[in-house]
Amino acid sequence: MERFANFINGADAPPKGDAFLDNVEPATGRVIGAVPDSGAEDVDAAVQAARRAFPVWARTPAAERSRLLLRLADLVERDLESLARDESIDNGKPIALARRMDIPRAAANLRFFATAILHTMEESCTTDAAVQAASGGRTALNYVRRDPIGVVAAISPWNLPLYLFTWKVAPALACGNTVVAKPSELTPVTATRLMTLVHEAGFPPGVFNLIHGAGARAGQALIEHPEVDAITFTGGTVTGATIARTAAPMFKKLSLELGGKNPTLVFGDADLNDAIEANVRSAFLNQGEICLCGSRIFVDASIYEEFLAGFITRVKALTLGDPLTESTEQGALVSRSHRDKVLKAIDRAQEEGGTIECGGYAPAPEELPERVRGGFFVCPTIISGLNASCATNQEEIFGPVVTVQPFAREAEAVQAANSVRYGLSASVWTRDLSRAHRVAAAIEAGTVWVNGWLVRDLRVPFGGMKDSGVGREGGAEALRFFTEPKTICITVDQADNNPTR
Ligand code: TXE
Repeated sequence: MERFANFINGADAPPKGDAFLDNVEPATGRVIGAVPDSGAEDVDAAVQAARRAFPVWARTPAAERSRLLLRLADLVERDLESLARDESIDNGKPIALARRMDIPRAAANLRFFATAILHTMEESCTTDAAVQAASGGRTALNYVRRDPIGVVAAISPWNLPLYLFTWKVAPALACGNTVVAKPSELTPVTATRLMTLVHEAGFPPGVFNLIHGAGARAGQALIEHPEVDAITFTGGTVTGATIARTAAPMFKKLSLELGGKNPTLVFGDADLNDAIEANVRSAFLNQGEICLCGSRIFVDASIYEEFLAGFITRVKALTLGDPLTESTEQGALVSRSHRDKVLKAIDRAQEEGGTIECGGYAPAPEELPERVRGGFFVCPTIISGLNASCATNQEEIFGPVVTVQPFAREAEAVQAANSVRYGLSASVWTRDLSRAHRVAAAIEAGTVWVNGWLVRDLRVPFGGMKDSGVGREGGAEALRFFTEPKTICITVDQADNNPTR
């Protein structure tokens, strides 16, 4: 059984209290490792290391920071196969998905921000004397420096472990901040492997530190540490609120990417086959454990029956099984308690009058391959017959559960789509261009896909409205978040009144 360590100041560091948490393989229910149950002392050591490393890293030329991040991306790609296997074992996701999506995206995140910082320019503008009565007719040149903030705490979740971990640390480091990162205690493996690669790539000690541990203990100690200047968090909305309550009175810069209850609107003129295929992915990819998954499908009444029949057929054909088997499409949920939470949500849907169209249960052990009979599986589940305001359609389930409901008019579908407290993403299926623009504009979400799902260009803003978060990640938004702007205003005396010159 593997015993993990924190990574502080360029070296492995066991937790000071010598306490560990079990790391469980979701597909088998077996303990496969021991994760440091770090406390405030460990967190303090990591933050102090990051603080000491900050002045030199902040002044390190962007080209050198870029070179190290590119080297790290190369090493992630070199180890793609073993990282994909680790991710699959640790999270329960199909290995084919980890190989196709999670690990390549981790390398892409590092590469994207490594090169982005080589192509940025600071802003400047000249103040027109005519509009500046107070300047006595002088003009001024304003330019904006963008300096690194300091020590950044990066807290990431368990659903896309290395993918979201790198999405946060890459821009933070690229901009010249030092980092203390805490992966989810449920999925500690690939972040630990990454620190070996950080060492191999040659990052200076203290620039990139890793703390393991429980959210309420290590996570809380990290966000409330006075030497942490900024926090970037992806996780549940309830945790996001706790972090905001802690960070706001300390005036830390804060980025929160939280939950979603994303609508999919399928109009009568949509390409039905495309829409069905895409909904199989958007509802069930990664067992539905992606904040961008569409969990409420609204279908034009004129094609509702046809859509539902086709959708059920495709979902029933999904292969659920051992995540390490190449052909597996549905793996295990991340933990026993999360599996139980999802099953409870299915029970509640039935109490609310919903009809289970397929799935709706945890497969019996004898339905599963022998190795994974103790795993946390739930069959992909489609529920119909519910209204938009019931708890099933209002609260995030974050598992392989989707509801389907017919609508009669566009306005009714938009209103139902917007009737939740979340606003992360949405997809709209139609071939009517005007309707696509109109509905996309009306939907309250940070991202709206038209005739697609999960097409993610790393340059565009990413994040949510309403309870789905605060701020945006991605591209220039991330570079702005991880830097502190400073405006420098220089008076320029354009009229030369000095006759001696
Ligand atoms: O996540 P948590 P949980 C949603 C999903 C899920 C629910 C709860 O609905 O069912 O959230 O999941 C750290 N201070 N999403 O409880 O707790 C924790 O250690 C600092 C959506 O597993 O939010 C982990 O590293 N850190 C989501 C991280 O927060 C704290 C992805 C996320 O865990 C902390 C995951 C604290 N007080 C769940 N408490 C998405 N948006 O993609 C916890 N943590």
